[in-house]
Amino acid sequence: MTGKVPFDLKEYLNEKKGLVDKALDSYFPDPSGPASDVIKAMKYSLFAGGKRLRPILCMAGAEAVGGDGKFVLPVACAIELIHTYSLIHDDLPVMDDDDIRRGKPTNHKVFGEAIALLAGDGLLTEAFHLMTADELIALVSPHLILKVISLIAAAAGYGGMVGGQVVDIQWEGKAPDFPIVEYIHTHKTGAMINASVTSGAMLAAGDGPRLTAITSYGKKIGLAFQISDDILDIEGDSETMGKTAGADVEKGKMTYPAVIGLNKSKQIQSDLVEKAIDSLKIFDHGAEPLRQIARYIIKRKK
Ligand code: GRG
Repeated sequence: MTGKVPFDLKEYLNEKKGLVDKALDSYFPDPSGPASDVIKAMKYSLFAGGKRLRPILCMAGAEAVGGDGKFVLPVACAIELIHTYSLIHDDLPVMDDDDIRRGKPTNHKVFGEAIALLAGDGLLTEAFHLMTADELIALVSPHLILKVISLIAAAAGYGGMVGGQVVDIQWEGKAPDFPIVEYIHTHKTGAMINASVTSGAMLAAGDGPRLTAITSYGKKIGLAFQISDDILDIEGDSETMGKTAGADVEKGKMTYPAVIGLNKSKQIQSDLVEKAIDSLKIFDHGAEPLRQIARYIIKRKK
């Protein structure tokens, strides 16, 4: 008797997280030498218990177009380094001034502001070092690697995550504004989530309508992810999330619930997830992880 083995998302996420953790560990030396403090600080935040959603999306993007998730690991891990840098910098007193991240004291609370700033810088630059590693160049054409690096750099920079963060900070405490909150969410969070899944698909030779479909999915889940983060700030619990609940409300952040209310925010995030899944209709069972990850994004508790 033949039949498809039912897809188990929990098992999939655990397996991929294990691969990411192992690869990340292999890229970093044990802290030693005169600059060991910054290596310690980088590793502290990198191994503080993140979900590894972005690298998992990168692998799942590769698999959806028929590739092997493992071979995109250097890029998947580079994206996690960029994400971790953004969290360290976001938590600094000069930005959101947070004490707890990933269930632990924030980087600057442990290592001081100067080392935390440099740990973030170190992670960001190491990401680009990793994406130009011999291991990847041996498998993928330099032209394709450059295209992927360009995509990720644009998503991380002023036209993406950095730009979103700027507007997020500048609009704190201001009157609700829908185009602004949409800008913040699609840039601060959505751009890197979309780049994660799209880069995986590109590296596995996804192109044409298949790449367009993956990008359409990536944009929708990127926005849905940040709306769910806004909702968790109101409905979640600090211990489970590993960060302080209610912080957005206290700081007067421009969030979806603040601008359009909780119920409408929930409706929009569900619609985005349905549309994201619909974008994948040209794919077969290979895109099942992406479909299930989309549903998980708005059900998660952390
Ligand atoms: C450029 C300094 C700088 C910041 C960029 C990403 C970002 C802006 C700030 C981080 C703070 C924040 C609340 C961002 C929204 C995105 C988000 C929900 C991040 C947390 O991502 P998860 O839930 O975290 O994937 P883990 O810890 O699981 O990796």
